[in-house]
Amino acid sequence: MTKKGFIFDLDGVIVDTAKYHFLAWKKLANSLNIDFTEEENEQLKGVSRVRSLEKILSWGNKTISEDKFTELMAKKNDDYLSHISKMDENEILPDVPRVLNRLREKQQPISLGSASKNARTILERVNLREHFNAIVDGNDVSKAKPDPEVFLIAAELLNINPKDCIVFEDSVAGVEAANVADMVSIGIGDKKILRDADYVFKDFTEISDEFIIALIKN
Ligand code: B16
Ligand code: MG
Repeated sequence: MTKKGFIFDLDGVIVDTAKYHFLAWKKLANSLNIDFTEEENEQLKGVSRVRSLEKILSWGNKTISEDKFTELMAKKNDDYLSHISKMDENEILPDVPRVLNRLREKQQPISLGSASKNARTILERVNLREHFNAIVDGNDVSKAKPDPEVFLIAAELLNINPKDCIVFEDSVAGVEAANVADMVSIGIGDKKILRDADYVFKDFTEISDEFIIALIKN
């Protein structure tokens, strides 16, 4: 059987950690007297921790010292980790295990391609670590999505040509990164938002076993 490289984003694809990022960023923003809404949180999806804090400060018209910036980043992450520590398998998004199992049965190489520096901890919490042949996360990259670096490193670790890789992504920046890397991009979410993806599905319940087999063969 042909081998393709299957690369999964984490937040918004495998688990919904956006709600925990929201709680932690909101607490931090409010402590600085900055308002923080769910709509603003949407704009932080797939965006790195540093860039997220920069955006929040600019929305609140605040400038702070470098030391304070570092301190706030650590504070946000401690708070986020307190939520993450309570996660378990119940938080895996619907039908993700089915798709991972199908790929494993067909001996397809699987990698994570996430911007999060907490990706390994999260995969362990939800007990999915062993499904992945490679993990590329925020600790391994120097350039954030839409730069294709994260996915290109994943392809290299899987030993698969980028054009034979398939990326599952929920963010616009991530879809763009997959397209720039010359990979097949599969958007998970809203068709109107992820319009540059090769395919878009609301979630994994819409992705049939037949579609997975076709991706492997084509
Ligand atoms: P951390 P993904 C991204 O995960 C999140 O969507 C984004 O909101 C977050 O700021 C980023 O990870 C960094 O996360 O603070 O844990 O390093 O979608 O790329 O899996
Ligand atoms: Mg994501």
